[in-house]
Amino acid sequence: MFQKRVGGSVSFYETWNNYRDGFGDLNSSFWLGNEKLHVISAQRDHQLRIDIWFNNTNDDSAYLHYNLFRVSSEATQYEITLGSYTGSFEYDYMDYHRDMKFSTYDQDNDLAGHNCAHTQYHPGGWWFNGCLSVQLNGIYGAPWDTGICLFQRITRDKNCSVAAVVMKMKPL
Ligand SMILES: [Ca+2]
Repeated sequence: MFQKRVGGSVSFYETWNNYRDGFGDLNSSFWLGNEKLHVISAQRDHQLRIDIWFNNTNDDSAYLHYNLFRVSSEATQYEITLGSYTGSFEYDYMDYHRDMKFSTYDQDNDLAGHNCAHTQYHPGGWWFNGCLSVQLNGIYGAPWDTGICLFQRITRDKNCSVAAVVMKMKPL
């Protein structure tokens, strides 16, 4: 497990260096650290699973799975590589984030004219494009567009009713 959100006690509006090195509390919410994601995923191939629990929908949990997950080095801004998608959503929410570099409020590597990770947009470090289809490091419990949100880019449906998130990688 390299990411967990189970409440709002840990801030995810953190610096590049904190996302690189990791922060939070393993017993509550945390981000393991991009450097560790890079080192671990460079050693051998890993898969990615994201579990999401919702607090006000009939489907109270859902998942996304990718048969490859790789994070590049800091020199290339921790760019994400994802394999093919399976999961309980019909829509591949990470598709828009494929091959994107990581951005934080103090390091803008996204494709938008502004900085997506800035407090006035979608605060929290993420592999932003221009800006998002999903942001799992947003502000816990907040509505669109600062919260932990899923955005279906075709139907334009937004869902920020996330109660908990877990992201984990496993060797293939
Ligand atoms: Ca930008």
